[in-house]
Amino acid sequence: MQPAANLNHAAVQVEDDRTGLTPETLKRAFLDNLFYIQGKFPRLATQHDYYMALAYTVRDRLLQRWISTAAAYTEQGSRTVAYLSAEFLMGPQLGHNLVNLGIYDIVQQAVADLGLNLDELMEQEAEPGLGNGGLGRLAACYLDSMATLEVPSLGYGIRYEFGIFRQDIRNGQQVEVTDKWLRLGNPWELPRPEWAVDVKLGGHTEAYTDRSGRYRVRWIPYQVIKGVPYDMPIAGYRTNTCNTLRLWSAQAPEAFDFEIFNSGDYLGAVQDKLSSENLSKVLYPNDNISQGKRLRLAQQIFFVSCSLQDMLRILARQGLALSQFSQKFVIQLNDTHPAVTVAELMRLLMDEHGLSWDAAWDITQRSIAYTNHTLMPEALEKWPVDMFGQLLPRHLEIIYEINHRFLEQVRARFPDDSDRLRRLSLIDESGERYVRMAHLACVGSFSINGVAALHTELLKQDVLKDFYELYPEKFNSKTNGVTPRRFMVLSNPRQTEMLNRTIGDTWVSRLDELKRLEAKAEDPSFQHDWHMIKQANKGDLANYMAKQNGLVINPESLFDVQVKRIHEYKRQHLNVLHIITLYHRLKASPNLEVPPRTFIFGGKAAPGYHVAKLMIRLVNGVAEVINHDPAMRDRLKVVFLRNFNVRLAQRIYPAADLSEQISMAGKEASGTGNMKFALNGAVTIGTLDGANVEIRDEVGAENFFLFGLTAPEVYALKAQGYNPWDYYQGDPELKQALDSILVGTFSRGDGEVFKPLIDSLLNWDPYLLLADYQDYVACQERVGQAFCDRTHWTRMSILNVARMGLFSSDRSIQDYCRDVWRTPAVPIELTDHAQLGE
Ligand code: F58
Repeated sequence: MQPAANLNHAAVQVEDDRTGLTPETLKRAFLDNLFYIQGKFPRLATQHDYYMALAYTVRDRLLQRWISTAAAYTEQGSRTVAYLSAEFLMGPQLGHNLVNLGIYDIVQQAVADLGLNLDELMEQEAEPGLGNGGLGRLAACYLDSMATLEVPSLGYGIRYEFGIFRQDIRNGQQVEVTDKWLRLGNPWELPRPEWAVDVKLGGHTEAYTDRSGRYRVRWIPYQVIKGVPYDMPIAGYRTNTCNTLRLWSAQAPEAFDFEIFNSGDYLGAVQDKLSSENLSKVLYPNDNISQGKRLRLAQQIFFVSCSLQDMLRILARQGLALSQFSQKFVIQLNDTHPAVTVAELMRLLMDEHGLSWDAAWDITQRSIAYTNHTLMPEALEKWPVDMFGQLLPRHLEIIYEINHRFLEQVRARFPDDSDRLRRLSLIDESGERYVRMAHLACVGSFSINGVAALHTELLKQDVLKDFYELYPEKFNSKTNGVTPRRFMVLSNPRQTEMLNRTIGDTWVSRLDELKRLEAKAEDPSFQHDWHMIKQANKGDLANYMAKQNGLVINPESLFDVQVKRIHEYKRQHLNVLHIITLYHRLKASPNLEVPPRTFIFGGKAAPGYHVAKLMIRLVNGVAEVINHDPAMRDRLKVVFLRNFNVRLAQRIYPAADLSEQISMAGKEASGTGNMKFALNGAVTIGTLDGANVEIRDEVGAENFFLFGLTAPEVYALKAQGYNPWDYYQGDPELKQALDSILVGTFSRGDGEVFKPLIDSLLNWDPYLLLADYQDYVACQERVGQAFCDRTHWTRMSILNVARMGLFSSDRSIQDYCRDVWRTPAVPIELTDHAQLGE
């Protein structure tokens, strides 16, 4: 992999046990950390102790960059991106840091010299699963790219004590287990209690006049919670930059301990303390649905207020004035979860720093940009006005005032259009009154973006149409991207090595250089090597599936993979209908010529989402029947891989032949798994949805299996009155597939189990499975035929990789920097510790 020689130590004189990179120094440092931090010596140490010792050894090698970076930003007052996100799905840190520092090989060697195995040590790490899916993982990819591109940035989020639940499968059904990722300690964080801040909740407000006779408001809260920051290092790839992810942990304020003494109500006080700490206890496990819980709103204001106070502290420490806030910081809102930023920044500037409304509003609007990630109506956040006012009385007043001024402007531009006022208002008054967070974000931001071209178009035409008519200049599109460091270099070393050998290794940070592979697409010996790499990766995954699921999988079979959150709109059940159809065809005609296939699924369902859980059960029910049918041996296998997370994703993408991206058109904002698959040489079967559209444009229609209704066709069909029953009656194979589920073929004869799922499909089918079924099955036939022509398939696979350069998160971040953030890169000089003045 990368040579260590690339590390820039020019400015640093000392090469000691905490910075040195020779195998001897690394080994000494490792044993030193084992002894002095873990308090163990080799005979007593567990694998986890060894992992910790290695993690500290690597962290030491990050610290110089980290401190030099912080020092440079402070001294230069660099313009900084504050990326606010309720989720950061970071995934395991050790391997990724080794790649970015360029010390993977040398550390692997040093560890081997000590008689240990790097892969096994990496397995010991509990991954920080502080996100649900695409939105949280995108935030993590963006942090990597900002550091790699030397863009000053601070990620701000919540240090959930429990991340996304661990998924177990019992009797074919999902069981949730709490994720105690901090149990054995987290070597990748530094607590910074000295920068703790207080956050107020509840209570009421009072008006008063200050000494200069100005009308002011003071907020008397019911409760105060302390936010303690924990910092994680974010190392760029082969740069000296090491940025920070700052996650807030909720604690009871010190005052509690004092009150315990005086009030005598020790247990009551401890109760309050516990309830404060509940704030950062657990990540809400919903994907693309908003639950409207009070605790969730409390989490949002908690991390937003902590982060804004932190920014104001940094501003002051750098000797900058409040009026310079928007020069120093640009705040990116990762969907509406941090949208209360608009009101909280106003409150801090006015109530705590004495600015006028106009001055505060000017700063607020210049500082904030908003990214929308969803077209699902049920995911658009809105809070009952009563609940909002009870928790955040002052913010509600501010929002009313923003709304009042905003609607005045609208009225001036569109006189006598009360419908439009009602549609645009920050308050939904159609029934119970709600605060609409997307509206707050739109009014308070200078930029509003979607995450793929189609998604942005649909925002403009539909979900945010009125805002687009009002502020067309705010709208822009930023197609998502993924980091090639984690999702190629780290996860697919074989393909990486072959790419390095063929086109050099600069593609890792300039992904469009993959283009140069095109010249090799026809080369038989290159094709042969390419194929062998895919086979080896499939062999690794087959071994994993043998261990996990007790199945013998043929690595020659077509690996047909759908891994992502389980959701009706993503249509895992459409995939299942195809499997059942294929099964019936093979039973009816045993001589049918189709390639052997292994269908692989993975993904979590939100614990309260019953239909999604039934979908998992259906996959497992079908797997049970097919995998036990002797007639299907060497022909079909179905596997559900439990607990899909970042680590498992990294095993799966490199082994996929076919990537399933089959959402109903107009529902998947972008998708990013689609990119990870294609970058690892999988060919896509997909609808014209989200970034699939752009992926197909890039890789070429002939290298992409397209099927299904387009977004306009979906709208048209629904408008004209869609009746799934017609499709059921009109297609004998579809009828047979649905009937077999209904009579209990895949539920041990129990005809009740899947009834809700099938009833919903036959009577409603909101995601048009039945309408898309025939085209999907026909398209899968073409996939099967194409796979049988190995040369043809390999060529498609190579061209997919060669043409995916656009989908690097580096490109996305460059687009944000150019169009939205206007943040210049700040190269970092490594400084000696002794020279640091602080
Ligand atoms: C996802 N959204 C989109 N939301 O569904 C996906 O198409 C896109 O590629 C990705 O964002 C990145 O832009 C998503 O993951 C959530 O999980 C939210 C979590 C919190 C509750 C609301 C949904």
